[in-house]
Amino acid sequence: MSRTLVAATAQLGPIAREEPRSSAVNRMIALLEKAHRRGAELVVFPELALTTFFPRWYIEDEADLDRFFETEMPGPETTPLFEAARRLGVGFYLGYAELVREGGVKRRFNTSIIVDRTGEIVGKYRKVHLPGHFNPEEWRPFQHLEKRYFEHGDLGFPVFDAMGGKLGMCLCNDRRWPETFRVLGLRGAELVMLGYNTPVHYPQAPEHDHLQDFHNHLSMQAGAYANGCWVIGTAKAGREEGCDLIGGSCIIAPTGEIIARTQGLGDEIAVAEIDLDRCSELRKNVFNFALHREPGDYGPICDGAEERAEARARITEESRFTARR
Ligand code: CDV
Repeated sequence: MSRTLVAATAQLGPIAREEPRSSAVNRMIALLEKAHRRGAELVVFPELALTTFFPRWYIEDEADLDRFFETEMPGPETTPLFEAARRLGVGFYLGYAELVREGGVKRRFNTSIIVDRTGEIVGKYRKVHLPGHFNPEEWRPFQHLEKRYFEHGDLGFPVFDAMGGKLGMCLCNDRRWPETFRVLGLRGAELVMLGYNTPVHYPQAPEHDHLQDFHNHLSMQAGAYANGCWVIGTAKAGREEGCDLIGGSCIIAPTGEIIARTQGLGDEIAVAEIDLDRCSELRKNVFNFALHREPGDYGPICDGAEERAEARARITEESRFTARR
């Protein structure tokens, strides 16, 4: 049986702060339909795809913050996207801000899901590597308050049997960490999907601004190659509320080669046929994990877990936006 899938990266241009979800959803449906016309069976949307990238602002009012979160998926405004997927028989990856209530406490995650061709959610991931800072910092031209608005994802890096293959997910900053791809690779992921919102300007080291596109592709290509898996990375791109975000959405083969990519910074798709069986070109050879990995020598990678847990717990108590009701 063929394990070939036609897949698309579906890049979004900027979403304005006041743009309603219905508008973002309509834009995504248009991309889904376009991808379907080009034969796509799986479409990858960006991180936090339903709204503007709100962590760039310090939002004090809880109701204002809540506006950017989904309390149900699909909800009334996202149902049309799921219906379109079902109608077209196209699966998708979607990033969004998730708000759940547990024991009267609000919990917030930067989340992504896999939806299959029947419109069912078949996989969920919550972002592990949250970049940015907890408290507003006036010196910055824009904030990056992911550490304040989201909890560390509590689902690890799961791999799902879906769309005829083994699918993994991550979100934006996760792609810069080789551990993300390695854990997914060790679990057998054949395709890793991810969405990103990456500003061109990096306030802590502006001398790296011209390297943002390079670092984006470097991380994803290395992740694909070193784990012998396909990677699809999708940007929210362009000038969003005065902040320039990189594009460069792409489909990467297990060899690390980019085989399709978007050209501009607006709503755009790039499509490619991906043969999941090509993963074995790497996994049976140079990256045959069972034969060649030496985990006995990798101890420091997992040391310090307790220290990190303590540091996180302290910060959670001091700074994180946790509203008790
Ligand atoms: N949304 C992100 O995770 N963005 C980060 C930026 C802040 C560096 C990224 O890794 O692209």
